[in-house]
Amino acid sequence: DSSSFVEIENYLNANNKEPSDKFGIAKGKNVVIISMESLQNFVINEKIDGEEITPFLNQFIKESYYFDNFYHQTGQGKTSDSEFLLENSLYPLGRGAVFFTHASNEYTATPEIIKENGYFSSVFHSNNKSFWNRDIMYNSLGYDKFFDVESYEVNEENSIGWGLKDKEFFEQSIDLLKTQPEPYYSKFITLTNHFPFELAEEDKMVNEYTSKSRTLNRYFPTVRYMDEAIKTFINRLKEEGMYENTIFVLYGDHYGISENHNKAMSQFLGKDEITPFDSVQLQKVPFIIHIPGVTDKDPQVISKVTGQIDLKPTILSLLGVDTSNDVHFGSDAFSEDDLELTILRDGSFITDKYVYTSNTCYDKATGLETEENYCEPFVEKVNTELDFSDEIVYGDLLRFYNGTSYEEQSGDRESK
Ligand code: GP9
Ligand code: MN
Repeated sequence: DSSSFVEIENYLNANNKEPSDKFGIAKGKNVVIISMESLQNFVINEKIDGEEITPFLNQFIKESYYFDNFYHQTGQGKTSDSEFLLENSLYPLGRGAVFFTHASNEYTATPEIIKENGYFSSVFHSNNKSFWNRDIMYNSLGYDKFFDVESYEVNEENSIGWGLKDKEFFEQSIDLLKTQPEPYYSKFITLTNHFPFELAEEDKMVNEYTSKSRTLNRYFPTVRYMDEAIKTFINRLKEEGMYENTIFVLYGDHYGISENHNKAMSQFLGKDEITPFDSVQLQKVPFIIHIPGVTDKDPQVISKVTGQIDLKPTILSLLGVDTSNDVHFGSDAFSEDDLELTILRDGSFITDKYVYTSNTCYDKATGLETEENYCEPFVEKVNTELDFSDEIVYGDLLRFYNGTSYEEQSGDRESK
């Protein structure tokens, strides 16, 4: 209802930040977003049997802005939850998938916002269009075009597991990408590195791991394959002259290895056990921003605590889009006056000094349990923030918001 929206607006206004020094540095450029299936941060700069697991990403990071304290914040909606976070900077729901339950809500998603700046928006993903209710939800988010499985040539030879192999997916996407008006905002959702991590022998570039978890064992070759597929895609864009005027935003969508594999995971990480603290740390996923001509000259590793909720304000800031009136819970990952606090969907949270999970406060530097009262000051804010976001989704409150202010007494939706 209306009173709650006013309260939420006040909360968000109080959190509003000054634009960072990166504001507008990618203004008018094409945006290529790559959602990297099940990619966790622990494989970055790691080896298996002496071989790098992500050699391309390791190199790319050296030519990019790389956030090494970035968390996924998804719930049961998995990839779709990460998309929801990306486009709206709202939290997904504690139960179920918001893509199914609230697909006909009013949203103020990035595709809709940047339409006003002349952007064409699209999604590339070789799966059935109705999977995760994407076809319906993408309309609500304002996407101009969804290149689903019907845009691709898929056969037995070029498929594995869930469908088209990532290398084929990217290769076939190039011609589709060329059909688009510029500037474009295009999201590519990879698929091969999906549970149960199946891969043809000829595509295996590193060994499987050896442990009692077949899942963890198989994870490494499929991660390595996805890394190679992304490398090939970027090289192809260079060949086609489609690289220079584009910025690249890459992030992991959610974990790939669940807590059911803790024993094998502790073996791989060389730890005695995986504590609840470690489990939260394992929710880190890579987040990389690459701007040709900028990040290659001045790469940065940014260790500030950030999460998928920050993607929208960060991308819009790079594009020079003012978000001071936009309803969003994240903040520009480059802003410096920011409270370092990232909230996971289950209420766990991470600050620069502490990790809170399962009602226990941990010292982030040591991973050891510490005094509850160090975490206590954040607990109320965390609950408020998740509640406010849920209220927006459950109450479809953005239908009352005209882009600058809350409309008193507004009963009808604007021309929908
Ligand atoms: C399905 C793909 C994977 O189209 O995005 O979904 P997930 O199971 O990871 O949510
Ligand atoms: Mn996924």
